[in-house]
Amino acid sequence: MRFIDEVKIDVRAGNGGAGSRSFRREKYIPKGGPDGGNGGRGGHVILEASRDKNTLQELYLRKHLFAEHGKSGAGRKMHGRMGADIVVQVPVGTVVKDEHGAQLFDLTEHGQKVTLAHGGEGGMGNINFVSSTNRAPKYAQPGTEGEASDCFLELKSMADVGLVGLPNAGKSTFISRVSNARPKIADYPFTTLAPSLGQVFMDDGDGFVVADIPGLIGGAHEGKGLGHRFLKHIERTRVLLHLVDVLHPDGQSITDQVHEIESELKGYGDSVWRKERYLVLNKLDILSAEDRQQALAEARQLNPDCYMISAVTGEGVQVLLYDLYATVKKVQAAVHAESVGALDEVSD
Ligand SMILES: Nc1nc2c(ncn2[C@@H]2O[C@H](COP(=O)(O)OP(=O)(O)OP(=O)(O)O)[C@@H](O)[C@H]2O)c(=O)[nH]1
Ligand SMILES: [Mg+2]
Repeated sequence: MRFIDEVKIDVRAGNGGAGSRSFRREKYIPKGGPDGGNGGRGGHVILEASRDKNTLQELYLRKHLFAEHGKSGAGRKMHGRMGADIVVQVPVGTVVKDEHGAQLFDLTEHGQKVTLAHGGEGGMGNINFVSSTNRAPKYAQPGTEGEASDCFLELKSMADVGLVGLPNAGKSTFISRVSNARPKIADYPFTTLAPSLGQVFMDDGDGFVVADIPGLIGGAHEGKGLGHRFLKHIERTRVLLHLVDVLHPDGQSITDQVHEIESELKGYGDSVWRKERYLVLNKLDILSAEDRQQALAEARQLNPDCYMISAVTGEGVQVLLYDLYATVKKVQAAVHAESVGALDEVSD
């Protein structure tokens, strides 16, 4: 099944029902007054963010979201029924854009709801237009039309830490070890075909979310391998964790592997390239003590703070998690301070 993270949808809210133009007609009451009720409001089209969803697959299959029209009012002051709203669940991290590409909404929290198209108002029945000069109005309002538009939905996953690396580096093994995510793991490249998110639970009862994305290769930004389109799922992360195989099967050196990924991150743009990055050597269990020292020395040339772990045995993983968690919190606090500062400026 293809992973769907972009869809165009046709959204139409329901029209409002017409107000009724009606007069009371009963035996023995020759001249009954106006009694036309109001039309009902048309249904809205609403999106709701849910952490239980992780793709836009459902909307890809559905494409048209048409809400019900409101019913017309009727005699005896009867109001028309409201058209039913359509509420569609989408993954947290879904961004809504209009047909020109301008952002309308960003659904970042579980349970957050936004109305894409408002239902038309029901028209007023003639009962509303009675006045001292007109005791029997023959006029009733029509309902208004529901809003309609084309919208583009794009999923940009919400995670704190994004895993990047060449295929087979052990990204999925790592996320399975540290979080509740269970992506497929295998000893061939491009095992992971779609991003997945995992929650890491720390001792303080809190934790952070990690995103596993498909492996990148040189030329990904030109469409090689699975391309770089999945990098948008780590655009919103606070930190990147770059995982490197200490013993690449093709004999590629650590330095070359790191450069290959770095040039792809750079090629994608600043939204990814400017992020704080952890360099982590993986699969240390397959190296002798001497080779470990050598690998570490090579990696330190690239980043003096690099880590060395085994996603399989768990060696070195706890220390890495504590440090990552501290960085996530630090960046979170900085972003918070920045947004509070911006708010202060607005209120000044
Ligand atoms: N010895 C050893 N093998 C590992 C370690 N981590 C991962 N592997 C193996 O490396 C292979 C690839 O692991 P994955 O976790 O699927 O790698 P990936 O980076 O998610 O790969 P793609 O999804 O293809 O990009 C599997 O055979 C894993 O068992 C490790 O720490 N030590
Ligand atoms: Mg994988």
